[in-house]
Amino acid sequence: MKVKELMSKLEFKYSNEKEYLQAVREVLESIEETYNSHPEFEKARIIERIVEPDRVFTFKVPWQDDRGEIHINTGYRVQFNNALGPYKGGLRFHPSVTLSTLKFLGFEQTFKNALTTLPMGGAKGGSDFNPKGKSDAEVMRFCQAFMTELWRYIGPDTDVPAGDIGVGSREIGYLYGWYKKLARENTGVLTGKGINWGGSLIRPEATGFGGVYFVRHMLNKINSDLSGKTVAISGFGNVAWGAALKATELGAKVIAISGPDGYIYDKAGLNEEKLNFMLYLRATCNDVVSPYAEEFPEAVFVKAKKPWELKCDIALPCAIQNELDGQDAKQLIENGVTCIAEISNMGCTPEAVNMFIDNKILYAPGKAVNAGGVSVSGLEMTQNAMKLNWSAEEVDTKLKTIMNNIHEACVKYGNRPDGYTDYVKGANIAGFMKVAQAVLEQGLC
Ligand code: 2IT
Repeated sequence: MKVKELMSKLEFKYSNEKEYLQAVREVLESIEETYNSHPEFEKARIIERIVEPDRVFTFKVPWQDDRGEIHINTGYRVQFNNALGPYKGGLRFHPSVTLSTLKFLGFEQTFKNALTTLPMGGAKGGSDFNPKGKSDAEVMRFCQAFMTELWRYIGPDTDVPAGDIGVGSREIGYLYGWYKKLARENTGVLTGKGINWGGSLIRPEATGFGGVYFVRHMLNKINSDLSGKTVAISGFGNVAWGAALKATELGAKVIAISGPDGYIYDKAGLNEEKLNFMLYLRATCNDVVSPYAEEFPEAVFVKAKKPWELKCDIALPCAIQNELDGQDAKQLIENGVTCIAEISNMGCTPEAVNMFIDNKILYAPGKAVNAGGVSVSGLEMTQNAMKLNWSAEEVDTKLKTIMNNIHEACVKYGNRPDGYTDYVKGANIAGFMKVAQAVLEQGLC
């Protein structure tokens, strides 16, 4: 395999799919050497088979708002790869969603799910629907219209969607209710369900908790820990909340969270009351973080800026792809940052990632750091299949073990002779090898 040749073919074919091409390039560059030491992969065209999704569904989603006006959105499901298990991955409802976004996310999901060691393939789906400012009734009508199309492609052993940006417990509820009605079965076909109807304890917290467990391993490896460290977080949704909660519990001081409107600098650090306020902010669905500074006057709201300009020990991007660029990386490095861990998918641009690695700063990519979310989804599937529920402690213990294993796999494949761990290389090779081996062993299908 020659990265240059393969990339130019993909660039020609998918010239407008910027995010997809970015994600593929990153993986190809880190696995090239390992891949080329396996002639059996090349012979079976494994890489060409892995970079293309198995199939993509696109459908029209017509729905009516509370005033009776009609809206048309586009819905997607990208079934990327099922070599390791049923297709698995979230649904994103956000105006920025395009096929490129969902192909990049499905591609990343395939390797992320491989890293979890649970039997899950990779998929992603969603819509350009914007839930911001919509009433519950509008969201319900949209979810029902979306599921009316999606339901025929999914199933508990075929493809199991979950939440992502814009799809939380409310949306999962409406989607699940409608799936059940159409399919006439109660099989846990979505994860992230309510606790009384098949959901798993710890699922809402899992992405953030898992991310912070991963950071703890990164710090331990350089003989450090979280206690007393300052942490800047982007976002204020479910993932940011889980990360802030666990980081605070483990003795770190979370000094920033952010929204599309700007960021909050809270020198005193978040506490229980402020963490709960994050949940309240999210529930209002207005997608702004500024009310935090009205509620807690000691905090400052900085309009239209990102929190990466703050001096902090640890930076945790928890919002959206490419939210931390080269300029931000430069600022963080100048301010003496120790560790950057992506809890969002592909949160850093390639330029930012290269700057961290060149400066030997601890940096780990989303597919390793944020795998806790889909891991607990996998555990939810297990509980549904067994028709019983585990306690929060049981789930949390399993999550900790999984994050530890992912960290070890990254170190195994990413450790350099100078002692620095290249987590990008580590995560990509570890994830890729599992998928590639499975694709090879299952023959041409
Ligand atoms: O990016 C992700 O891993 C998710 N949005 C969670 C996917 C899942 O199936 O729980």
